[in-house]
Amino acid sequence: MFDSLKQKLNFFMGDVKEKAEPKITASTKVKAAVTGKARLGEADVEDTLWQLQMDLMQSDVAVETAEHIVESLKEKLVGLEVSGRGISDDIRSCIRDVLEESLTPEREVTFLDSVRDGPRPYKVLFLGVNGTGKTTTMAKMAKLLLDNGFSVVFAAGDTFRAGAIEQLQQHAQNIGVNVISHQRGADSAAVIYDAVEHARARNIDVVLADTAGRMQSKTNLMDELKKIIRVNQPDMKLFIGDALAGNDAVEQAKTFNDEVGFEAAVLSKMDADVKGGGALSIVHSTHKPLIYVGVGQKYEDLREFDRSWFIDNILG
Ligand SMILES: Nc1nc2c(ncn2[C@@H]2O[C@H](COP(=O)(O)OP(=O)(O)OP(=O)(O)O)[C@@H](O)[C@H]2O)c(=O)[nH]1
Ligand SMILES: [Mg+2]
Repeated sequence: MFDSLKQKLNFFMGDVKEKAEPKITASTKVKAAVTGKARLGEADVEDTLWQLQMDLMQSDVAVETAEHIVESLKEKLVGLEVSGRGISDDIRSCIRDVLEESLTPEREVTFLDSVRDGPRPYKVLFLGVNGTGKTTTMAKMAKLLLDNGFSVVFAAGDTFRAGAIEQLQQHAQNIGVNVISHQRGADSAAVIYDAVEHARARNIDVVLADTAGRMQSKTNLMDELKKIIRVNQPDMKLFIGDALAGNDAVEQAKTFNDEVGFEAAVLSKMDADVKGGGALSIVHSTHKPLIYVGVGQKYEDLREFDRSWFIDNILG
């Protein structure tokens, strides 16, 4: 999968690489030729910046993020002294800096370290709109935790959708963890509370709590989520975004971040036909770290998000 993602990313990176060479104005060119160096002016970088903005947007980077990247790049490029020969290297290094900045969250999170160093039981709450991959990601993370020596219990906090409890029970059975559940329609906050009590009584390291998918625009559902958080005080709220949702995933992330806040994000379905720009936009617009990406439907299809790898691929 990474090969195909790489190819997709290289599309945007490749374009950047080819088109990043500025169409230097004649006066700048002459000056560079005569004196060996020149400063880039606005006219020298206009075409490059415009093309980059188009490339970013075609790669599913949100308009706001693409504009920010282009503006920051413009600030770095205009007035930059170039030698006439190393122009494209200078520009590529500026693009790397700007992408690095855009992908740097306000606080780094390493999931397994947070669990290792955190309180017991460590409580993780999965948030997001319907069908983004919350339950699947939760099962993948349970597997990851078990593989790393932690004990886990599930809280069947989606008491709303038909079949949600059974779906979680199936995952639990496959992976080998217990599920604490009530009936459908029960109070989600109470189910999660019971799971925490269960973990406490049995010295279980981690509670992974599912929640019902909710549209970010539904105030009553957001209020329910706030109640779940108030009652259970999760140590980590994880926003699960769907890479296929494009700019919508960014809007969802922003609203969940404003309404209830979250510590980190996971972007699922990166194996599908996506161009990867959503990753950039979510981190840039929420300032929260993207810690994992989902790359398939199997339990092991979860990869740590590697910022340097991502940028290297962007730059080709
Ligand atoms: N290809 C692919 N499919 C995924 C990935 N993550 C989840 N899915 C699929 O997406 C669908 C929805 O996943 P769920 O985990 O049920 O999503 P959810 O957010 O819990 O959905 P609701 O409970 O209905 O809100 C399922 O068919 C999953 O197998 C991924 O990384 N890649
Ligand atoms: Mg679910």
